[in-house]
Amino acid sequence: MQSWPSVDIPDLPGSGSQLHLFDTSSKQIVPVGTQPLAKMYVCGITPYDATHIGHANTYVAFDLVNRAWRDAGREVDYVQNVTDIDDPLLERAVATGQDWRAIAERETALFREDMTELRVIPPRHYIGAVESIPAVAGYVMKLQESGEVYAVDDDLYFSVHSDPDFGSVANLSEAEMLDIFGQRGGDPARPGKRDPLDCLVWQSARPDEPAWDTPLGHGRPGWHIECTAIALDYLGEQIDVQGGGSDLSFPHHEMGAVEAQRITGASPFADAYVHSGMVAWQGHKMSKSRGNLVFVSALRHEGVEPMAIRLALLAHHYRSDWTWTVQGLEGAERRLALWRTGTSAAAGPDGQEVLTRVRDYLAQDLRTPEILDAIDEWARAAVDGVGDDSSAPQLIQDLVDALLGVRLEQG
Ligand code: 5CA
Ligand code: ZN
Repeated sequence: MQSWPSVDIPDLPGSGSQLHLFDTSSKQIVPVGTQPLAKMYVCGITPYDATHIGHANTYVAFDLVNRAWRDAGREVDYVQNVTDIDDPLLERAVATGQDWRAIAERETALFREDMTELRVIPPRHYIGAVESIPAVAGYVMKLQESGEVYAVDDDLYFSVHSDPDFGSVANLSEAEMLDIFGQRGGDPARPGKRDPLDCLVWQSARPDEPAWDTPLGHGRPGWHIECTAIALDYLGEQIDVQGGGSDLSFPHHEMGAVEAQRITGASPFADAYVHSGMVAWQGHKMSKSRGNLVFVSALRHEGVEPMAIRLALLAHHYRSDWTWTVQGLEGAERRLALWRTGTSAAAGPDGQEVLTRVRDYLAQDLRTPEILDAIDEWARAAVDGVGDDSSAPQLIQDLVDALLGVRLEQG
């Protein structure tokens, strides 16, 4: 599937330090991407509605990971999927009388546009679920060979406990897993399952639903195995970061990890499982199913600058849960104006010192609120005529562009 256009990244003097991120699995801040090639898989959208601020928050968070790695001299191999066939898409198609493919194509195109405007560096491989069906079938057959797949009616399930490490991504009790599994697309109560937590890897064709012919029969993939197959195909057996919003830690990343580990025999599938917080609006997590959404494209069409949206997101640490507000956006617009005025000054306080501080904050679990404060402080001083570093305005402009993805030049 087509990705979106690449983003210019200015060169900065020197290089950043080793990135550390909070790993959900070990519950610690750990070094990530320690080798010259850093591999990251971030779960993509299910394209049945437009990109909302919650999505944008997640992709901007992982864009900072990408930028911090590049600044530290890593080559980054970044893969993202599009869940372009799944129940919500088919439900939306029935509810609106549209073709599910047309919905997926339209919303994926809008997502690409939103990501481009937000200056998110595109993944090297942007891969759809539909185009991955042959790969999924191959991996399910591998699991079948080792006896870890069984049928319920004509559907296929993976025995999650076949991997002794099952449960080590999200660290939940069996009771919590059962509860959340039911809420997030799982089917713990289905008769015939050997274990209520076993996950669907292949769903046989249902009347009036799309299905594909594979050696497994006529049907379509289960959700988790889609990401497992894409990650294994494009990144290999082990990766540095498996990323997504915190609502994906269980069941999605838990199931994906054990599937991958049983397919390849290599453990752990990801060195770190990294999760961004949930953005709320009108008292609840923004979600397509609830409909309490603020769309990136709607804000853009109202004339809100994408860079202000980006700054409104970066004002919150990526792991915190927070609520989108108009005041937050207005604060971001004022900040953008302050930064523009500051970097238009002839000189300001020592720019190199700010660069060092920003790199340190970034490397320590992406501490963006502190970074924004540091730039504010510099910009206020520059506006007040404090400091005589004449190279600082350009350096600050370049560093907020390269490290935060905030471009201050207009037009
Ligand atoms: N296609 C699957 C992943 S394979 C999926 O979860 N799609 S999604 O469209 O529902 O979500 C896309 C990404 O946005 C996921 O990483 C999800 O965790 C994140 N996300 C969804 N809602 C929010 C929210 N309210 N706040 C922050 N992130 C969110
Ligand atoms: Zn996924």
